[in-house]
Amino acid sequence: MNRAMRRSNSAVVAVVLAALAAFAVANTKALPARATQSTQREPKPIEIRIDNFTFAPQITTVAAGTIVVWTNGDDIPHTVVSTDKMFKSKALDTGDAFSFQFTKPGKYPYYCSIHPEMTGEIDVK
Ligand SMILES: [Cu+2]
Repeated sequence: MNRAMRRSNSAVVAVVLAALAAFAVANTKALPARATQSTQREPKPIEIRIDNFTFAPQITTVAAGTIVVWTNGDDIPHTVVSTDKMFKSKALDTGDAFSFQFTKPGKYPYYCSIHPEMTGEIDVK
């Protein structure tokens, strides 16, 4: 073993490392494009307003996988509680929102636990 052989070994190592680094950079650039494509197929979120002690619209039909967002526009707290105990919000103050994603088809009635005469329904197709 002489000095010349050791030097040529370290030159080979440097070339291999440079190739690996170039490969890693090329791979990270390809990833974000794939991520954007898959998110475009999700259904759009649906908003339900709570105004004047009413859920509007009262009955809403959505596709499976939809996220429903309830927003309280009243000066009085309201809740969004599933009759079948599927979901339950905390007391929502003015401007507060609660959201739930409906993944399975079916009818999901709900009400406000503070004012039980306030009712609504989500129909998932
Ligand atoms: Cu209420």
